[in-house]
Amino acid sequence: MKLTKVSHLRGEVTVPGDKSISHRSVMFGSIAKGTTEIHNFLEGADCLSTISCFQKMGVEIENKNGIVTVHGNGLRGLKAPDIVLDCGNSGTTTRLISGILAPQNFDVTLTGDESIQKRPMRRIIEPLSMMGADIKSINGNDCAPLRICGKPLAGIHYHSKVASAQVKSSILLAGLYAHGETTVTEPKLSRNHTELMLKFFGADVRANGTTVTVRPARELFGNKIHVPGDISSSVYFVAAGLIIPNSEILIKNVGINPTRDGLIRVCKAMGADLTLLNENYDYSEPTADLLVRTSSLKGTVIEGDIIPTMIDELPTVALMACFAEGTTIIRDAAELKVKESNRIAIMVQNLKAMGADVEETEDGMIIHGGKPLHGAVIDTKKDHRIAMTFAVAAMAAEGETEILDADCVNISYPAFYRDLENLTK
Ligand code: SPQ
Repeated sequence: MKLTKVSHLRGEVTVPGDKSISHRSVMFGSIAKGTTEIHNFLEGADCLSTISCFQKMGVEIENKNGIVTVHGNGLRGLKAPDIVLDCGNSGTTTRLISGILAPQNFDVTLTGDESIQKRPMRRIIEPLSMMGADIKSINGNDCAPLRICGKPLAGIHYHSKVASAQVKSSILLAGLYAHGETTVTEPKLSRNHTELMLKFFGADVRANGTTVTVRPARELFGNKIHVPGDISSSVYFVAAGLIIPNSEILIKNVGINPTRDGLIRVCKAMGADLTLLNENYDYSEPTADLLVRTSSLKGTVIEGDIIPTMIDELPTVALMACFAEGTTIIRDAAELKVKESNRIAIMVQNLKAMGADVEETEDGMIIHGGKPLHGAVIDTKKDHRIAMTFAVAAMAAEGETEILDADCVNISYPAFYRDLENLTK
């Protein structure tokens, strides 16, 4: 895909449903009793992988008129799949489903694409094994494919080394089936969608700071879910609205859960003209419309507890920092190295190709803002967030930018280029 500079971006955009919440609504609906009706479900490739895995385990899932209906099989009702479960490109599917599969009374093999087969699974293999699970990396490299032989589990108190919602969720889901209580303590609080939704489905889940405990469940009960727009998909329009001259964009119905809202706090610290409108706290997952206008940004330091609350937005914030006055430092973000790509290395490589003054560090980046960007060929490593970030960069840079494997946006935002293009009119 080839893109060039635009003079402005103006208008409204409604970003698709939150990926994390969409995955969870299908997973929890599948192991609940009764029907789960999901509105604004994200029909990206990752969430479709989750649907397909549960369909292979005998769960009836329909998708009609934009509403996904899951006819749950109950906590003990999944069936042994007769083929390997393919998690595609999705870390969330692979790690969360492992927690559900470890305590079943059948055996299963999980795999995924080239990227998934490189992502670290030790982080779930270790705690699930401590609970009594029989889970092995088939190639012995702590990555997928994984072979999981169902076993009875016992609750543990696990102190996670990483702030990861996927690790926390995998353990909590296994804990629903375990004998005794299961507790996870994280070094920093990661997104809490699992805790909120499990409670909504009737589980006994108690959170206290960075510690969360689940009691074994007899059943979960299906429910109606309204998935808010994904703040991680809104970041491309936030960044575009701030760095492209003469822009004003209204991004409708964005999830602003406090465990995901680091982007908003960092934008404010950078001096962004960003306003929250129509804030709605009626549901456990609050939402707002985000209004952004072209701004003079200034550099900032992003570190510590805020990192897990904006981990997927950090690559795009690094782009924003190139347009800010002064230096931006991102640290404590080593987790970026084990996403769909090494997002520190690939951001630095591509930003440098566009003329930015940026350095890679062990756990982040240092960006000296103010150097104008020019077009380049962007190696996305088929990482959806890198492709979308550089589509925005291309619209703010002189000359032409070519984005390789641009269709990888289908993972989380199939209509991304159309929505971006609509704002140029
Ligand atoms: O699902 P996947 O591939 O891991 O997707 C990513 C993304 O950028 O879309 C990460 F690469 O999001 C993760 C996120 O980084 C989704 C997620 C979740 O739904 O629980 C949690 C975060 O990962 P982690 O490891 O910090 O829990």
